[in-house]
Amino acid sequence: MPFPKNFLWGGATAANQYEGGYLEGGRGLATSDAIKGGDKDHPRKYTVKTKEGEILELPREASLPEGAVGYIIPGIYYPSHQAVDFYHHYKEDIALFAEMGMNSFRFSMSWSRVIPDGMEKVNEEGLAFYDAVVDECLKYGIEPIVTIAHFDVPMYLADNFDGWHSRKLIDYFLHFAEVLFEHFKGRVHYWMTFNEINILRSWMQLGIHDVSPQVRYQAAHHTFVASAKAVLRGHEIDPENKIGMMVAYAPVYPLTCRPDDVMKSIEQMRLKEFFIDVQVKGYYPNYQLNRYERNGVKIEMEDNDLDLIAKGTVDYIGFSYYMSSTASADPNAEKTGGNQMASGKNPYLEASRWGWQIDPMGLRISLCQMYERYHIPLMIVENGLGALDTVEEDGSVHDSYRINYMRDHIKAMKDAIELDGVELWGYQPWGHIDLVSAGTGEMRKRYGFIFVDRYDDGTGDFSRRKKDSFYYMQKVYKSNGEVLD
Ligand code: BGP
Repeated sequence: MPFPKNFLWGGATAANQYEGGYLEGGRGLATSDAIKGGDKDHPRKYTVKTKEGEILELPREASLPEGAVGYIIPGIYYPSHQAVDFYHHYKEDIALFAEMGMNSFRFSMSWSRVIPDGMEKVNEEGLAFYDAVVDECLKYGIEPIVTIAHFDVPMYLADNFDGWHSRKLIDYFLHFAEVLFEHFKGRVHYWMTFNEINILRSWMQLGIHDVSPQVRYQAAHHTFVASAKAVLRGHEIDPENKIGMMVAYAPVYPLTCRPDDVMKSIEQMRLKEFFIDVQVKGYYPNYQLNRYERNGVKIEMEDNDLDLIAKGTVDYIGFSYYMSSTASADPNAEKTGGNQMASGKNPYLEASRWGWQIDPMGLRISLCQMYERYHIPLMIVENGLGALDTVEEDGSVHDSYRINYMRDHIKAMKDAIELDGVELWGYQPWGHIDLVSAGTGEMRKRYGFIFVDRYDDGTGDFSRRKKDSFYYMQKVYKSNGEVLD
């Protein structure tokens, strides 16, 4: 039997894309509340107010003028404000997850729901919401897997401290993490500190105003120290806790066997491996220190930072896998879409409508690469196909394209366990219930096995219906991965 008996079959979401209820239950604002929807060809925009009182709309990858603060323009549609309203549908949703055969569920807890300004005072009503969610999961034997920070920062910390650029965030984050570890002790055993720590670069994700490499990498250092401290505290509070890191992983193949292309692929892999090296091996690798030096990036550290990083290494690697990419020494080599950034095109692969290259073998390759380099357990915490779905007259959704995608990726995962001996703890496909896209803010880029009646113009009644893929996944989950065809 390739899949171990306690394999974690689940699904994955994030508060800012799924939860909604953005002003309910005493929640404070988060950076993710001030970002409008876009689409494949039009980037999402932030709405901010400058010191002079001017309202600006800035593309996601832009820096904000100094002193600008997040601003919500009254009366316009922001996708995250209601998202797909998990806030009011959690009982119905978790019952559906159980029906699908899920024995685990990955979600994030919104920092500004639990601590509205991100600093000190806990909002009991916010915590009570997550109590209800966790207890509802446990009622069905669903193991909660919690991401502590998933692409949002309390707005107060972004506005007043420049987000993760400030060292102060380390202690505020640690306080937030401690509140969660203490409160959910014995009920939540699986945690991840930062979602896709290697692609954090924007105001929404880090709360930073200036997105230059100097500031971004200083912020990254602060997230490393914060994560290490959280791992150490989390283990102290409950030695049963399994605390992981989370990386956006996509193997980068050399476009050709030309040695220069191979070297490029090694360099591009380091953009992921650096973050894993720090959090799993516990030190800054030479290639990154040299890169900082070449680019004039200077990281300010306190004396015991490196010691903390060495001690606070993670228990497992959680990773998202959607695609592979190629690297070429030729700057004109063809590009296609990708997760938050363009990737090199591979002539052997098809791509989704958003240009993400579909590569099931790439998942097996990723599992081998990481397991053989780091020798610690892995968990796939995101994977899936963003596609346009059509609801038929009778309410059904025939998403055979998604079923094919899932089947091929689960087979690859099975091979990695059975043939390659990879230690894999679980599989949490992304957006197993439709939610707002992080990259584009769209609703129509759907990943779910459960369709949610919500559209890009802000209409829809939030009703849920099962797609064909729901029944497919149910078969897979209930047979512990035995039945795939
Ligand atoms: C990852 C994020 C998720 C999720 C997913 C799919 O980067 O961790 O939050 O959104 O990718 O991306 P998208 O929503 O852009 O299709």
